[in-house]
Amino acid sequence: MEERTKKINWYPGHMKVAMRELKMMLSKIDVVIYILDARAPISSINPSLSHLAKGKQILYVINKIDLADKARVNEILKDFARRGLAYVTMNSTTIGNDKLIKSKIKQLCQKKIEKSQGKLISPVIRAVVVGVPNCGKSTFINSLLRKAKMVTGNRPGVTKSAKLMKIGDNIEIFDTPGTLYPNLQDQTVAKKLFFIGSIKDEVLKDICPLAEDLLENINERYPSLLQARYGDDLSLEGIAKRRNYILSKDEFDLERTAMAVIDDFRKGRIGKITLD
Ligand SMILES: Nc1nc2c(ncn2[C@@H]2O[C@H](COP(=O)(O)OP(=O)(O)OP(=O)(O)O)[C@@H](O)[C@H]2O)c(=O)[nH]1
Ligand SMILES: [Mg+2]
Repeated sequence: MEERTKKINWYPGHMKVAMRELKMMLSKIDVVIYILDARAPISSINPSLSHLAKGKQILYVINKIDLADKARVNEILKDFARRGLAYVTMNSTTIGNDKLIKSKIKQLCQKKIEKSQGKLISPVIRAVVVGVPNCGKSTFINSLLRKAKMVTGNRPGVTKSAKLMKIGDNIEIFDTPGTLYPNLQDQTVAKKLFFIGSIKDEVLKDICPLAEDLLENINERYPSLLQARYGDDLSLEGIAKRRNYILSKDEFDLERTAMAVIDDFRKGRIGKITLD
C-alpha cells in the first residue's frame, strides 16, 4: 500500500494510566483473556500487552467472528495451534458462551485448583480481559454475566478504568480500558486498527485516502463482495455517483462517501471480511 495519509497514532492519557494499572494488577492475576478482533486478528495483537502478559496463562478470544471470514481466521489460528496457544472464537453479542469460557479458564488454572484440593475453601481465580479499544471486551464480559452490566459502545475508549465482576462463585474478572501502544510504527497495522474501529475517527484528518486503502485491501481478497455492494467502479467518485452523494452540480461528496465505505465495512454490510 503506498503512503497517502499522515501518520496515524493515538495514545491518550487514560491508556497510559491503564497500562500502568495493568502492570501492577498482573501479579495477582491467574489468567489473561486477550481479546482479538477476528477482522484483523494479527493487527489487534498489541506488542505492549503481549510483553506484559508474558509468562501468564493466556486465553485468546477471537471476537466478532460473526463479522469475519471464518476460513481466513481458521488459517491464522493454525499458527496459534502450532504454537500451543489456547484460543476460542466468539460472538460476544450472543449469550451462552459462559460455560465454555469458564471451563477454558479452569483448564488454564489446573495447577492452582489441584493445589487446593481437599481444602475447605475453593480458590478464587482472577482473570483480566485485555485488548485494543472497541474489540468487545465489555460486551464479552456482559455475555458471560448474561446481563448488560458493563457499559459498551460502538466507538473506541468507552471503558476508562478497570472494573471487577464476579462470574460464578469463584471466578473474578476485570474489565480494562482498550489500549494501543505509544508508537504505532507499522502504518499498515495502524490503518487496519482504524478500519476495525480501534482508533478514534477524530484523530484522522483525511478520510478519503484511508477509504481508498480499505477498498484496495478488500479488493485483493474479496473482489466479488465489493462488486456486489458498489458495482464495477470502485473509485470514491464512482461510489459517490452511484449513491448520489453530491455536493454541488459537478462535485461529489467524497468525504461522505469515504465514511460510508468505512462504516459499511465496520457494520459488516460488505460481507464477512478479515483484513490480515
Ligand atoms: N458483531 C459483533 N459485535 C460485537 C461483538 N463484540 C462486541 N461487539 C460490538 O462492538 C462494539 C464495542 O464493544 P465494547 O464491548 O464496548 O468494546 P470494548 O473492547 O469494551 O471497548 P473499549 O472499552 O472502548 O476499549 C459494541 O458496539 C458491541 O456491540 C461481537 O462478537 N460481534
Ligand atoms: Mg469496554
